[in-house]
Amino acid sequence: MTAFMNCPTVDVEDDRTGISVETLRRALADHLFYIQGKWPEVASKNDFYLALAYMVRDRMMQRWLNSTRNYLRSEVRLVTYLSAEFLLGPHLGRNLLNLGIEEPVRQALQESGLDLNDLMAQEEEPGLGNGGLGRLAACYMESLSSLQIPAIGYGIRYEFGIFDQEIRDGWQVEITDKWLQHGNPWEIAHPQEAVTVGFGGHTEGYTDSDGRFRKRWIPAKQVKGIPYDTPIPGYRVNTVNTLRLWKAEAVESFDFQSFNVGNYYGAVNSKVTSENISKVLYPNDEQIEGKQLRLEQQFFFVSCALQDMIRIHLTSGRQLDSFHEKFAAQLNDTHPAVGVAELMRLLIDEHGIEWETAWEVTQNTFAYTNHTLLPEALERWSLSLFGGLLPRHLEIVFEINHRFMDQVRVQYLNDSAKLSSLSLIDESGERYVRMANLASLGSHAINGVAELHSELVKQTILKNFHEMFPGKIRNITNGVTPRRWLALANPRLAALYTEKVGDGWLQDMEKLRSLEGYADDPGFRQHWRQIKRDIKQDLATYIQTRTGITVSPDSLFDVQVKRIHEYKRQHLNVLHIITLYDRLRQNPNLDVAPRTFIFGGKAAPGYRMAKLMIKFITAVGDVVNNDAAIGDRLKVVFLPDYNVTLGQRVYPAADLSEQISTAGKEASGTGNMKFSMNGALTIGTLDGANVEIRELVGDENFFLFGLVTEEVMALKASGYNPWDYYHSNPQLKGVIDLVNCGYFAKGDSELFKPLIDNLLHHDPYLLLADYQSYIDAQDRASTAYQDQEDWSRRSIINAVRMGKFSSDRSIREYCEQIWHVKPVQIELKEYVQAQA
Ligand code: GPK
Repeated sequence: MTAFMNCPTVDVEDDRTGISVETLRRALADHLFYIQGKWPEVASKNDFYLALAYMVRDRMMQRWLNSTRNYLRSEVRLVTYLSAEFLLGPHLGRNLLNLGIEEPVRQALQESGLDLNDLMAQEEEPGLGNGGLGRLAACYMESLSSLQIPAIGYGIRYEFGIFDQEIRDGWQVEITDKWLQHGNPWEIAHPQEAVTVGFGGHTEGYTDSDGRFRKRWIPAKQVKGIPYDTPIPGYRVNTVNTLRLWKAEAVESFDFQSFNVGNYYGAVNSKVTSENISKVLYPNDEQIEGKQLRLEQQFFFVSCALQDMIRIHLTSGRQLDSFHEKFAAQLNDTHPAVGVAELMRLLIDEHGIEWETAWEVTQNTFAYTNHTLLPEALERWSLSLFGGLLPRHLEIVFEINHRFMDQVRVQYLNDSAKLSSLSLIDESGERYVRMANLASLGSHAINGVAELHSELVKQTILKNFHEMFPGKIRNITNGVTPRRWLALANPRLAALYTEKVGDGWLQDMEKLRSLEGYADDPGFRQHWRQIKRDIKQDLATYIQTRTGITVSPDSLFDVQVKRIHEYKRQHLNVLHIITLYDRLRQNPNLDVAPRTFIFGGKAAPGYRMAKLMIKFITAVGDVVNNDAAIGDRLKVVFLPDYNVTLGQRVYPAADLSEQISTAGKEASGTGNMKFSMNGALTIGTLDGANVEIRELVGDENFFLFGLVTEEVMALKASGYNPWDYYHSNPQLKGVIDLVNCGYFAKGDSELFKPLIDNLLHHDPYLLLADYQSYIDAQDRASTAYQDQEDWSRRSIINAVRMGKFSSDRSIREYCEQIWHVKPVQIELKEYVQAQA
């Protein structure tokens, strides 16, 4: 390092920072030539995209390096967001928007005979997440940067992200997501900051040089974690935070010992097994798959992250007993919860800190966000699996638990029900480590993700924690970034907003409220409708190309896009479609608003019922779309491969947003917010954040239906019988019978039997109980849509009242209530400032 100190300060050349059209043109040509190694004549579209991406990346480097250098300053407190998933969506558009260079770049490309939108379409989105939880992490990273909060996101650099979905013969088929195959211009590897992670083996006691009895872990296997950094720039600020994703590699490319004894295959094989750890994202959403590899993934990235954090802390010149003053580490669900035990091990075993101090540091470092109450999603690991892979961590978990149980005994006088429910170990049968309990105890704060959900967390899964530590569980309602979900997804609407209120609304979405008065302005409403119509036309064109189905932009676009799940009740939506179809067949002159039903979403590959639900949607679509008697009045579209990119097309085009989960089951939902801020009205239950959306837009602008949580619980407790609903409702019976006789399966009465039988005999998500109420709400929506003026009025009110659901508001709440961090302005050198 010192040997280079006499070098002149790096004066970054203008070609790497300049944003004039001429400079950008030159920079693009330069990257094409020197990085891609291509003449323009032979460059592929992807070559141009990569050259463009590198050119944009250059323009972030000053800000990025200044932001990361800032992490090392001893007085700076850092947020680290630990998440097994980051569902980022394309980088290029966000980077151009946030850096404020879209226009000169567009022009530079145009003058070079290239089209920005065309090149943007080249980007393969990093699908490193399943659904809401992963997408929330991405919105939060973007808001952290936009609010100038020093932050690092830590996760896994999966070689294969969420699978691509194809629909063949109406069924989902999974295709490997090779997102890295054409190169990833946004990441920079830092092999010099690699760390080593152990697995398996055993522990042993020893006496250290001070005569203290200590424990140490002798792992059986070691794996190297290589960090890959991606910049996340904030909107029009100098902060560019880092998303640091870890790739697993063998400690040595070859196991030399095996190699020397002639076991070439064995040597290479150990390399292969090490790399397996970051190979593929588990495609299950809210469903645990208790596989060892999954626990290996969790421990791998958390250990890498904590070691990295310790390095940063020590570099910033401080002692480990103040680690919690340097870092606020957020656990995104329980996937990184093993970090509680790992931080304890690092502090105690590796750095010689006493248990009590280590525990205080640990609790003060972590906070835990719960994202679901569904029992099948609550993580637990059998002691044999956990202890086999992490023997030292199991000892630590036992010790934490031992001390905690003593505390419980003191407080509750040996109340055995309390002890068994609070214990970190589930002892009801085979013994398991309960990750939600470990996360809850190892954190200083716990939060749910919407008001209703947080209350339910207190009343159900963490009831006893809530009683023992009142005030520890709080609510922070989710939010989504208006940069991606309005400015990028809906440039027409964004332009209208900017024309009316200036561009400050992108930093303060509450500013849109001042537009409320326009809801009563017929001229504005006309303009509003025109924008929606144009966007719907675009989506109609896309639907035509992707599926061959012709839909009318004048029909009501009724949209449900999200992971396919029984609790989300896409099949309830289908029961309504069949109801309408049946009514139209009976009465061809029925006066209802023509509708296009649009679905999108992936099913976990091993979730048979969810896959059958996709087939159910497409099969009903096949019949309805091809029935001449129905014509254009009903269309059903299943859009294949729903992802962030497709979401950006879909949300702005929706008239009606389907948020129809069984009350109490959807923790928050975030799609509900994206729809509403783009002017869709919601048909929904009182679940998750729907409750808060409805409070803001008013009952008259929300199509509410269904049982409320207490009614759901009471009905289940009293012995719910779906048959009663089937027999007492002729319309419902007609619909079910139509499916049962094979009408939508070319006469095959077996195909949907599992689905229908489940509804008639179990119906765990109460579709039949909510059916009539849903149909009634749909009828109200239909009638309402026929009054276009009034619909526009309601649409405007929905959109402009959604300020609360900006992820900036959520992040501010985390900063104030949980992390205790403040914005830090990043200083730049003069020549960069001059251009900004
Ligand atoms: C919750 F527990 C989980 C999970 O494994 N995956 C996932 O996407 C979702 N979630 C909830 O289902 C949504 O209601 C919520 O809005 C989202 O997490 C973000 O909090």
